[in-house]
Amino acid sequence: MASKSRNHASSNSTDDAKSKDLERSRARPQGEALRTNQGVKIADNQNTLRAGARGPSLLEDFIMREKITHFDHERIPERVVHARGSAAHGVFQVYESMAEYTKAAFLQDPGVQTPVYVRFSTVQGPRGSADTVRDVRGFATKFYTTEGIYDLVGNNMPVFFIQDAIKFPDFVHAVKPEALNEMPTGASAHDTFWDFVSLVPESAHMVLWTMSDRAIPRSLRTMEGFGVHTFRFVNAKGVMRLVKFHWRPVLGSYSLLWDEAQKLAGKDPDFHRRDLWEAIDRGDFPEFELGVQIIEEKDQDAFGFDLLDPTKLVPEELVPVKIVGKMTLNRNPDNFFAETEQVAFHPGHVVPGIDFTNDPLLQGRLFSYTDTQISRLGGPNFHEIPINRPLSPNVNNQRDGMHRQTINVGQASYEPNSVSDAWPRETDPAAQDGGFESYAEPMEGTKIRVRSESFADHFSQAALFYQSMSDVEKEHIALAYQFELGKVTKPEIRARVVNEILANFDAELAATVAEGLGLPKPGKGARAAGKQKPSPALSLLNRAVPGIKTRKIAVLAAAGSDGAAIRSVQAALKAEGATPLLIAPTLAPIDGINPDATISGMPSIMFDGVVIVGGEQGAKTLAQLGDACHFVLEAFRHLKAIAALGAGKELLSATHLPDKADGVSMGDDGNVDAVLKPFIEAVGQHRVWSRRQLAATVPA
Ligand code: HDD
Repeated sequence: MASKSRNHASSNSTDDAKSKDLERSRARPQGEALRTNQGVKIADNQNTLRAGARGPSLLEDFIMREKITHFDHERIPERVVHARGSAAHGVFQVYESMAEYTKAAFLQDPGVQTPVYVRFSTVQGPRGSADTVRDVRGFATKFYTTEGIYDLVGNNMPVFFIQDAIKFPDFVHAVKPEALNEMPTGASAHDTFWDFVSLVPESAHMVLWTMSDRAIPRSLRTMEGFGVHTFRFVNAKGVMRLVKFHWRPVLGSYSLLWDEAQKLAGKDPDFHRRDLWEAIDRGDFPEFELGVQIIEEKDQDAFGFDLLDPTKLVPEELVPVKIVGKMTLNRNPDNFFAETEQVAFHPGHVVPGIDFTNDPLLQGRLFSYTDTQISRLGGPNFHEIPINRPLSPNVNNQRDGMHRQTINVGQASYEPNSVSDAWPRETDPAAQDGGFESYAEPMEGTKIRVRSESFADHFSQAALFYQSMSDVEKEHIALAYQFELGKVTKPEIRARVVNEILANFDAELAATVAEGLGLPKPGKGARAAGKQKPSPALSLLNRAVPGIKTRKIAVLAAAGSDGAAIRSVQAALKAEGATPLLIAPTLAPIDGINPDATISGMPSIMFDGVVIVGGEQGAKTLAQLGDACHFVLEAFRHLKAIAALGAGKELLSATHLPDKADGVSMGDDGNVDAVLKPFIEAVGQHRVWSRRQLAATVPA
């Protein structure tokens, strides 16, 4: 669908302070003459200066030289990880004051909107890689608070692969395309990844998450987000509590099927980016609620695992997630490079009231992010780039460096000084005037390189996650391990994953994966985890929210289809908040209605459901068209709801699908509502899971 006009609703409807701040840096060329970087007007942008019409180009041509030189330096290094990303502006608001738990200013007043910039990303692939690969998704939020920048740099999974940052380069080298040949792009299905994780059992839990449906989200708008580490909340009285952060999409959480994800990677590598952009563009603003799990200091050892261990989650059934506010993404960026590429997140960007714990993964991250920006953004002044500028002033005695923008006025660039009456000065802790003070954690210890014994159990939570899955999700997990390990060339790596990782958290899964790989049935793992108390909140099937808001529905028609039916189907779906698109063999108008896309241009994998409209002639054309049959068969196989009105059922007959199947509704042209009612209910369930055995027999 063509992108409509840009939506700047937020700047009109809210006091979007960051948008106003960015306005200072926006360049708008309307009505302007073309000029050089030195401001000289350009009379000819087509021809190099030459000695004669067919003669050599002249070095003197400063206009050409400047243009080519700048072009030659347009690229900056992509992010070491999370290179592929898409972002949006928005606002965050608390529902009620969090003063009891934290003094962070942006969490105090429900009347205050804090501007945010959120970047979603994949981890493994380069900047131009496909969106729908099996991978962890980054979920990084920059809050432009009145007290400075707060970054919540999380993922769409609540745990991580390793427990100590010193292993991060090893892990990333293993998962990235292999050093010999830069393959595979955007995939963990290769030897070095599985070699590493088979030798590092602490990765078992997170690898299981990445083999689950969480790693192939339906959209960025419907992913959960997690801060992963345990952080601290500190209130104005200095009382500290431990906190885990969650983002909950208001529309619920859903995933793609693996076959869809793979096909989408080819047919629309920008599938997630496009979905986010279009949703914001048409005013369907993505909303995420912020949730916190708050743990009293005295309870921190009560869980049987260590809260400092980032391979562990705190089950919601043990500590409920308290929903404290909402973030609304309401404006697309103006410029991808200036904003999304240059935005610099850092888990160390905190504000008073939020503090770190000793999680050794988090501690290493506190070093890494500034360091990486220095090489990626070309020096220490990246905080001056418009998207990174805090709304509060960054006044200090730091000076100079590459690309410095600020003109610091005055004699003093040191402290203490008398030449400028000692300004800028520290805050006075006694006066509580907003200076950051680290939480005074009592500390004593021996300088030593060890992993705490309390980090040693690597399998219980993997077992907990697996045992909390529905049957459908368990099937998907087994298929994912089989697929990935099937791509591993070294048999000893495949066997190690099955016998030394899977067998330690689920015998049945280990046996299924072994069977798929032609390996002998594994014995009981040496460190086998037992039965766990399931956490239903971990199953995505329990994360669906009723309704079909923002769902994309294909309304399939051809010349001769019933225009009145098209109109009433579209109206009925729009009334439910869905986005119906008219899909036809060509873009020629049907009864005066312009199709939005062709069948080959927007295949069924891009939709959540299909409605075939009636009209004898149109239905006949569709039924004789292989592409239309494939469209419906594929939707059927991908467990999507299908509705056929009147003669539209001819297309279903042409595909030889069974007469009756779950999630397929048919009926009279004249009774659109009756046919759409079960259809809408089925789309609201996301997939017709009960159809999966039948669907597996359908070729598509
Ligand atoms: Fe990281 C980027 C999330 C561990 C080092 N990380 C990056 C981004 C996200 C995360 C979302 C992209 C931010 C953006 O959109 O620009 N990283 C995580 C999470 C982790 C984690 C949730 C574990 C809980 N990361 C981690 C470790 C290290 C890093 C242990 C290093 C010791 N991460 C980086 C980095 C990146 C990065 C190399 C690459 C680009 C950037 O920082 O700005 O510094």
